[in-house]
Amino acid sequence: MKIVVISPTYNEKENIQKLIPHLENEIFPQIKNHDMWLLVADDKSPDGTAEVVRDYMKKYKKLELLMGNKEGLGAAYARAMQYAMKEMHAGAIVEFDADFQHDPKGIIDLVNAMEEGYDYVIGSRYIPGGQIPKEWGIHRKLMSFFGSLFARVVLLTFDIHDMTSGFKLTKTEFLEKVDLDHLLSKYYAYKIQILFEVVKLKAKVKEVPIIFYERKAGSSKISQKDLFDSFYVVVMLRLRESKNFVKFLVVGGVGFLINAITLAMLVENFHWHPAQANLVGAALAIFSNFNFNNIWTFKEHKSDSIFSYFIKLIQFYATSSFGVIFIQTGTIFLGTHLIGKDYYLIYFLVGTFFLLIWNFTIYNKIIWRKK
Ligand SMILES: Nc1nc2c(ncn2[C@@H]2O[C@H](COP(=O)(O)OP(=O)(O)OP(=O)(O)O)[C@@H](O)[C@H]2O)c(=O)[nH]1
Ligand SMILES: [Mg+2]
Repeated sequence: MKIVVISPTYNEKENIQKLIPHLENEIFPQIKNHDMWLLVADDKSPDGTAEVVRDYMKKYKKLELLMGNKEGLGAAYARAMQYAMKEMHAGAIVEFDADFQHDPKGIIDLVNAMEEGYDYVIGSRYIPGGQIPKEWGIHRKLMSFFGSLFARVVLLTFDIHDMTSGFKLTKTEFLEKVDLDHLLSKYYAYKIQILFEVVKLKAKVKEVPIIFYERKAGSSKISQKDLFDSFYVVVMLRLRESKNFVKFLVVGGVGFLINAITLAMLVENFHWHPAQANLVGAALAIFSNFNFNNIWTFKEHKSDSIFSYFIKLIQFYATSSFGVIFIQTGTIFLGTHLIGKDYYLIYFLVGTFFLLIWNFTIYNKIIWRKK
């Protein structure tokens, strides 16, 4: 596989001078099964970082340089990731700081974990064997730890211990599905968003311990505003998730009423069997749900042509029918047979609850999934 290690730089001349030959001569040759490339993403550093890279490019063939304007770390990474995927056809991308705070040997650990079958490998400072710089003041230590904890709690990603690590490997089949043009942050917090989205895409995640060393040369670019920016990103990600869920519930509520009224009417007035009546109610509810979800809940991913409208509608009926027949009506059927017809509305409620979980999953994963 072609693996592109991306190193963003801003005034890292001194570091990059040592880093490039170290990676090319010492680290990459140890990774035998993969085609290892280094992409330096420099934002026109005034100290001449790019000139150093250009010089090395004459010597090392698997080294590229991508220049951009200084907009922030997230913007530099978004640009470099797109370049690595579209122009370099990378199968996996490694995010790697240029200032030797990440041990270059760690790249080998990340690649090994990928070979074990993982899609997203995080170099973690907060699992046994991992470490943050001893030299850090208590203030920065607490900020890093509680920042990560806050993100874990709000985003419900308890399985992940290090939410803000800058050292990781991502298979591009997942990264391709992240909308890199519209990240919430152009700064450090882009990391939290990509992590959250990749986890949502059900990537197989592994954390491997890393020691995060203290910077020895050059200067730090992280600042106080990154704390607020990270807070903003975490809260926005949560709200965005919940907003869709709230809309989904409102739309489902309307569908539920249509379903329930039809069901009760056919049973009480026309003496249909509850299971049969539910099928008709559900068919009407599905049509209502589809249209409201398409134009409202999932409007960012809505069908943009009449053709895709019908494709989505058919998919929607197919998956919803499965849910209605096997999950919702199945619950009613079992209830009426095992307990008795009197409580049919209770079975309807229980069945609908299971149906809800099924539907929300399918809508997000299949019908209105991100392109
Ligand atoms: N291209 C580009 N690179 C950046 C930018 N900001 C930071 N970097 C690089 O990203 C890497 C990480 O930035 P650092 O400032 O070291 O951040 P940090 O490691 O969290 O903080 P320290 O521990 O203080 O070094 C370094 O290689 C930086 O040169 C940016 O705006 N553009
Ligand atoms: Mg650093």
